[in-house]
Amino acid sequence: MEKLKEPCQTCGDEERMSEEEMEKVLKTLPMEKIPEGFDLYFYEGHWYPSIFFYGIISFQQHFKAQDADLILATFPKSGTTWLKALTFTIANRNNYSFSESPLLTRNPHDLILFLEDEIYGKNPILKLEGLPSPRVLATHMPHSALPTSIKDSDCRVVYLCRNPLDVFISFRHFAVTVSNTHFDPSLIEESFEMFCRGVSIYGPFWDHVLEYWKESQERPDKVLFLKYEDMKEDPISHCKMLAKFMGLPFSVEEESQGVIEEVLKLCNFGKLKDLEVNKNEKNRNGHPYCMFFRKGGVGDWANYLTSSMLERMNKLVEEKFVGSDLNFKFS
Ligand code: PAP
Repeated sequence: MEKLKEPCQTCGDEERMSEEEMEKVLKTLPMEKIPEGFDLYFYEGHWYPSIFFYGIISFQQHFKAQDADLILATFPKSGTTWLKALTFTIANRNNYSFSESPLLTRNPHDLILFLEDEIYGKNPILKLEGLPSPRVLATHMPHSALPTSIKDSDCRVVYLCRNPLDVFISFRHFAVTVSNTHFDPSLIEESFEMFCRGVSIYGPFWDHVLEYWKESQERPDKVLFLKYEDMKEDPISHCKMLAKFMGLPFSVEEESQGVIEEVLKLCNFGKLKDLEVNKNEKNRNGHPYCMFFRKGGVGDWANYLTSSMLERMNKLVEEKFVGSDLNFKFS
């Protein structure tokens, strides 16, 4: 891709591609519209929503990772909000008491921002220059599409995945809120078909998960691979694992004082969902924060999908993840 032509507002790089040039590139890419209403463009092996394209390219071309950075990576609807809440609370446990945590008045997405959206998108709200280290930043980008500096530096990546059926259903509900429409069960079949073909936001799902999985196997010090369902089952040991990976392990004293339980209590789905900010406030795009808190469980897909869809997904998981030792819990 051509070099960018304008100064980058986010990191001060000299050249950045103009929006018009980016639009031209977009027009050359394969495009599919998913039933949820988003236009997805196929770029270097992945399907990206047009709304993030500018930010995706800018992030890829400009971001310079620092060794102390922590990058939170997820396929959309895999538990990003929970992971952001947890990492924020772990990282700031000595800066704020639990009763004064910013999480009580701000949505987790407001505390840890997406690189390809709020940081490198068209209307950035954060300049990276001068930001104190260690920085905690988030992305939905697949591993193969990450800027090389993330791969080459010593910065760490936490990847959280979730079973594809709950991801699929969660996204459909989310999309309905974003587009201000109603959930239409008659669109599920077509949407599922596309998801299985790999056509979904940041899809193919399989490649996304597998790339981070392989990286975590090859470089476990660099990439921590977590599963939503396992975290739900055993939050304490996952919270400990996360803190240790972040280089901020809980001390014996903290453990005996119940600090891990406090972290989990603050980041608990029900607790966050019931906060005023998450019940009644909106983000900068005018979308209600409550869209990030629906059911927060495992297996809701069973209320929407048929047994033959489950069968198809099981086959796909088996086929795509063959030889990887990777599997999902669907309930
Ligand atoms: P994003 O990808 O748009 O950033 P993300 O947080 O990954 O959103 O997805 C939202 C899902 O995480 C929702 O799942 P559901 O639709 O199946 O209910 C949401 O309920 C769930 N979620 C949000 N916060 C938590 C939490 N604290 N604990 C567990 N699940 C959560």
